[in-house]
Amino acid sequence: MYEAPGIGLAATQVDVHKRLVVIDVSEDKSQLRVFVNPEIESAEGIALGEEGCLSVPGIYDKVERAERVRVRYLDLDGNAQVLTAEGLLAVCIQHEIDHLDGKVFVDHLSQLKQTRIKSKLAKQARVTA
Ligand code: GNR
Ligand code: NI
Repeated sequence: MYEAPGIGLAATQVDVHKRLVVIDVSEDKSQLRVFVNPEIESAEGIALGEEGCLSVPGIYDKVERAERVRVRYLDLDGNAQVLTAEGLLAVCIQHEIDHLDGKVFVDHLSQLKQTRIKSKLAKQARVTA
């Protein structure tokens, strides 16, 4: 995740099929958070923010998310935790939990945008091949 560089990573993105997420939204990359079996317990408000994804390189767009989420998870010691998050952390938690469920941020965009993004990615793949 740090090497990418990215602020979050879901295990499924690197072919580890566990419900595990790591996030670090700190400026100096000093506050790694680990979420095991994260579940959104409640969500409030709506916020529109620009997103990108390591699994969808070169694509950025605004996505509607909950503004604030209350997330339940286990920490690295297996202890149950609850966290109320907002801002970038809230966005990132929702983005990463989507990955665990096989979804990417593009799935939140309009059909037209999804079609455009698919052809752009196909073109990129041809160039890289
Ligand atoms: O590095 C990342 N930045 C980011 C910016 C806005 C919303 C979500 C993210 S997560 C992304 C890394 C990634 O793709 N994690 O799955
Ligand atoms: Ni992502």
